[in-house]
Amino acid sequence: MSSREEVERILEYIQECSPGQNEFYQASEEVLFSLLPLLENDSRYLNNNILERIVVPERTIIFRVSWINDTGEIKTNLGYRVQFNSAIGPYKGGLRFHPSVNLGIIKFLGFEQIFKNALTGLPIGGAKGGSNFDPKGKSDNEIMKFCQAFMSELYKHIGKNKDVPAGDIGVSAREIGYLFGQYKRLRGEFEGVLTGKGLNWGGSKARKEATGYGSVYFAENFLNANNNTIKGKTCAVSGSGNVAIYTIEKLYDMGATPISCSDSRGTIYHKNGIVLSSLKEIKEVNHETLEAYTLLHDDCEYIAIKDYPEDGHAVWQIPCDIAFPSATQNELTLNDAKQLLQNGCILINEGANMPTTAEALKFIQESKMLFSPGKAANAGGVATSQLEMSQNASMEQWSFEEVDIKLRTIMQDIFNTAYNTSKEFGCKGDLVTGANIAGFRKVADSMIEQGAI
Ligand code: NDP
Ligand code: 2IT
Repeated sequence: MSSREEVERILEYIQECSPGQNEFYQASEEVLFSLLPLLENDSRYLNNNILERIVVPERTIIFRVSWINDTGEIKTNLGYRVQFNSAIGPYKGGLRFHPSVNLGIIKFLGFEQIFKNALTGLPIGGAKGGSNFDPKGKSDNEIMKFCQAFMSELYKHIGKNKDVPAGDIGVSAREIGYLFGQYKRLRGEFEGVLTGKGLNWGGSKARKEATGYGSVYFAENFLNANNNTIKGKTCAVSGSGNVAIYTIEKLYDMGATPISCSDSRGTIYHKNGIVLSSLKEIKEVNHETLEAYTLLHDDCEYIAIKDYPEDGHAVWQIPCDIAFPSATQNELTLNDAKQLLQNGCILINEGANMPTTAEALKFIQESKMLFSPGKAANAGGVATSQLEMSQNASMEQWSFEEVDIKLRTIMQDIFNTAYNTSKEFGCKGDLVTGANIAGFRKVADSMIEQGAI
């Protein structure tokens, strides 16, 4: 059987075994086809049946989460933890609380996480979890009750050397705090079982900033390799959560101008540059929608979601040099990609996980735009999580500067690995292929060395 036939067989197998898991299928299709140059070069991967093994999680835990809301009603949500691959280290990956969460979403995120974590060069396996719980509109007490109920099952499956969850959409310092408190109560031990913890109780400095900062460091590396720089560039950013906010902060630091941000209700276009203090106040402190930004700045434009272009997003209509999709999956469509190219965009740098649709990705790869895949560009978050695990293990706390320097070095190394691998396989600068092959090779080689398990 040729490598291509084997990839097609595995994709059919995924469709049969995981019906309706569209995002998981999308992520698998992208990774598996990009591996063809490697598979054709080295028969060990097919001989050891690695593809069939790597697309199946080692363990999938699905559980009921029942909790009591403020009016005394019992509410029920679904909880998930997909422990995808532990070939190179304990399972590691975030938890997402969002009403759109289902098994297919968690599996796509967990699958991506395997290769992302391998690319960081650090010893961490791939996992993801979460719930279809919607934190919006819930009181602080309800969030706590939900987190405690969620951890009352999850604690049986995690541990500092086993599986170390962190945040993702809808899970930040507050939720990590409630989850950690419940874990400690149930286990009776203080251990670094979660990352993204508070700075007073085992958290790492710069973890909050790491994904956004890392994304900008990655973009700068890519631009430098193309004799260009981020300095002076106009940047469109989507999202207004953890990743977007610290992308915007680092863009200013590096002399660029971020001119947009967005949430699930609309987009802000602020030609003179997003005012970071207002954004932080609205999103991190008051948890408001971005419409509140227009009350503070009358020289900005607000485009509500109902006014978005058909099959597209307002944020990608804005003229920019660099696009930083940093909200959620499939938020940059083919029409958006065409518009970005037409507006002179030179680089799309994925801060979110799989924000680009399959059709848009194909178009971008055939265009002259540079493209940084999320599993490389947003790996600074999980890499800094591993630095948090290291600090916990040695009972230390490093300074902000120390962590930030390590983060910069890791992002440079990830870029070099993806870039050099793309050169090795004759597609210089195609970082989708470079990142997927480099991440896969490390995990697959480890699986082969560990035998048929
Ligand atoms: P947050 O919850 O902090 O922010 C998410 C942002 O995206 C919010 O502005 C939210 O808007 C918007 N958003 C979420 N879902 C949707 C949707 N379905 N439609 C439109 N807008 C949406 O999450 P993060 O910033 O942490 O995560 C953003 C992305 O980055 C995700 O893809 C995540 O997987 C990825 N990522 C995160 C890492 C981390 O360390 N946090 C690390 C690596 C990747 P609203 O507030 O209105 O819901
Ligand atoms: O997608 C991701 O890499 C994250 N949400 C961060 C995972 C982590 O363990 O820090």
